Amino acid sequence: MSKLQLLLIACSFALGACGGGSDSNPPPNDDSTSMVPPGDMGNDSGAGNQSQFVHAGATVTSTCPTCTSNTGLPNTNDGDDATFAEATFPMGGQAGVVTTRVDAADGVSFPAGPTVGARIFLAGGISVVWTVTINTYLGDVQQESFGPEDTADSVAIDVTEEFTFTSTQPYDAVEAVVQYTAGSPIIGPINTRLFEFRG
Ligand SMILES: [Ca+2]
Repeated sequence: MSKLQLLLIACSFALGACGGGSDSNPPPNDDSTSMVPPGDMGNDSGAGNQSQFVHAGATVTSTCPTCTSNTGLPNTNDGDDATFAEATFPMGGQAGVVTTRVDAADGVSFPAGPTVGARIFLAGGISVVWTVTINTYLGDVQQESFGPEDTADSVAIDVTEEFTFTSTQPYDAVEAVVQYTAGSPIIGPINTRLFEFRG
């Protein structure tokens, strides 16, 4: 009996020890595996949704002083539009802001030309207005700014949009500033998701 046959028999008696079943799909990305290591420059041409940052050993940082949670940051730079970071604002608030930024590795910058920004989800809410501003930086000096771009004053309409512009200055970082205001305290938590940086 071969080792493979022994393994298959062992698996049949202990589902879970060998993956647990017939699902051969890879597990979804999680924070521990979704970052591309530095030095993997790859071939950016025709790379679909992968920004240059994915191949540049980039890091993602975010601040959200009033969020109840702000998770999944590496998902904003994994080349996958299905994965995201999510910031949640608490019930009862009337304003909040989450700022998320991707920085290329030290010494790495990109020439002007690419479309920069991010793909972002904004939860609908009565009297809630979201605004998104995209900034670029080079050596921590702001280069360009797009927005703030308002979403329509919506009633419970979720939106997912590309908030982007064509860069005309070189850059080594892209920042998305997402904020909401509400005419009255929101009646439940609301969230925003940043799926993927562009650039
Ligand atoms: Ca993603």
